[in-house]
Amino acid sequence: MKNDWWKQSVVYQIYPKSFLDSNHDGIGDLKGIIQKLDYIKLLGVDVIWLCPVYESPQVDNGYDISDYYQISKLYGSMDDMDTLIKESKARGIKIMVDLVVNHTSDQHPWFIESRKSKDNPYRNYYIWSDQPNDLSSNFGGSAWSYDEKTKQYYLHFYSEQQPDLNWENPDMRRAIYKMMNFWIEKGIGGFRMDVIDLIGKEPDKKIKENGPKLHDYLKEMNEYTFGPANLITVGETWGATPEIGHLYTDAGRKELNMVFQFEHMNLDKQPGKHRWDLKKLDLIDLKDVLSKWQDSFSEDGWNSLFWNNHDLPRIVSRWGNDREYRELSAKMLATLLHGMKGTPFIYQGEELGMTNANFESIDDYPDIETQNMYKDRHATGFSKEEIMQSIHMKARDNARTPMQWNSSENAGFSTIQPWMKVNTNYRKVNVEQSLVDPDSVFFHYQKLIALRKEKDILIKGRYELVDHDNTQVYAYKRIMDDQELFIVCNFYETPADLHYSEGTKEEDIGILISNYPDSPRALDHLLLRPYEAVVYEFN
Ligand code: TEU
Ligand code: CA
Repeated sequence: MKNDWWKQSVVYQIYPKSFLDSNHDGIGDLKGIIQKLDYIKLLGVDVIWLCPVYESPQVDNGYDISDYYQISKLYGSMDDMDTLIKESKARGIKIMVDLVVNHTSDQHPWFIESRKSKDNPYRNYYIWSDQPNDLSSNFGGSAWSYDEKTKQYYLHFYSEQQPDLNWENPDMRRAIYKMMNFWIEKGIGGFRMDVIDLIGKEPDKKIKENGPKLHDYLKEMNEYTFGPANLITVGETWGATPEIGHLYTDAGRKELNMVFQFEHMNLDKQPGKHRWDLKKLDLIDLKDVLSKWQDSFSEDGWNSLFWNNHDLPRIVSRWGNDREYRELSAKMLATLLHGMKGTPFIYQGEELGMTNANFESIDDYPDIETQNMYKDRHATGFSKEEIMQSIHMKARDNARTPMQWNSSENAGFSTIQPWMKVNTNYRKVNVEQSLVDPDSVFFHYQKLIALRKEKDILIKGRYELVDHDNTQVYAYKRIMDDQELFIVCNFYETPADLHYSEGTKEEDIGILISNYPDSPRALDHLLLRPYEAVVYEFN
């Protein structure tokens, strides 16, 4: 297997709680995933990113881990995990696990010890202080909580039940590497690293992201764990710029393969404000940001490509059109992203064009971030309507409704009422329906994935933006030696009338993929219909 096999890969993300419930307790589980491996294989992906399935009180759906070495009973057993790894491998699919090491659960034995006394051997596994400063938690409120027992404050950048680990402590670091090696020996294929840009924190200096020792820690981690193992590694880095992205991903630095950067995901919020403060997306901004990342990684380093994950609203509701043009716009967005250079990530249900939830009651949005925000904003004078509008557009819950398998009750996810309400459109949008329709969003994704395996230019070709100032159409090229692909996407419902100066004759232009059966080839006078997206190839 080549050293950079992950450049050719496409990753499928699974949120276990919402994927498939095999034992009918309303919660998705590992056996459910195993049952659907053939479905995932049919899509054509090579890697599954599995969100946390470890022992956890589930305050933040498993991102609060109380035992890194155990599988939560909610999801099954270690035997199930071994079976999942084995059965995936048999289908040529690797399991990338979620590595949550910025914080643990407050129920982790390390923290239970740490809070007992100031001289406990585990005290310095976490961050304690006499005097809290004004650092805030990403889930609202202060990042410091007072602990009666020892009369000090502990740091938590997420909920109070997610105390931050102290990466300054070499014993703690060694314990984490040991745990990572346990999973590597089990045969996992890689790590997705939760909020990894926070581990270099220096709370005294109010440094949260990108602390001075962050990259030393990652180099050390690489050396002691996955470095020799040829795994896929992706860091979640909300605070990365392209310059910072290179520090993580340039091959010679021996840190990570790629990061998730979120600059494009911040384009529809008011500048300087929180993502709940909505703003319409400007297509030119999107071109600028994506092109900047594409151009910055044309030589060294590597990009990840994504529209969705378990923390983001559904892309078809966000920047597509989930009403009249759900399928066309979902395919357009997929084409736009998968034509770019980098490793694409698909979040469960994205391949069906699943949409945001639109539930009326706040009670149907269980996420801790949503619940906290609702309370905070309500207390500071926002109207219920305003808050619910933000939730409908941006809540993480939108991504977490149960996977829609068929049109039977509870969408075939479970025979009982699931832990979270099913999206009401499941009779129309579901796997069964998608697999009988050759024009479905699913088969469009399948084709995009297959194209990556066939066309080297999709992996290696240089990216070049075309027609920057066009406010309606996103067009770009991929170029490799004397080959060229031309990707043209009408981002909106209004038809577009374009004139490109390509000298090529119509009969020399091939169409690799399109979301209409009869896309035009006359590039000098190109009429694109609503959300039409085409990848042209020149012979
Ligand atoms: O997310 C990091 C993170 O900062 C997001 O929670 C972010 O605050 C929010 O989605 C958008 O503003 C990671 C995980 O992906 C997330 O599910 C966890 O809740 C979080 O870390 C804590 O582990
Ligand atoms: Ca279950």
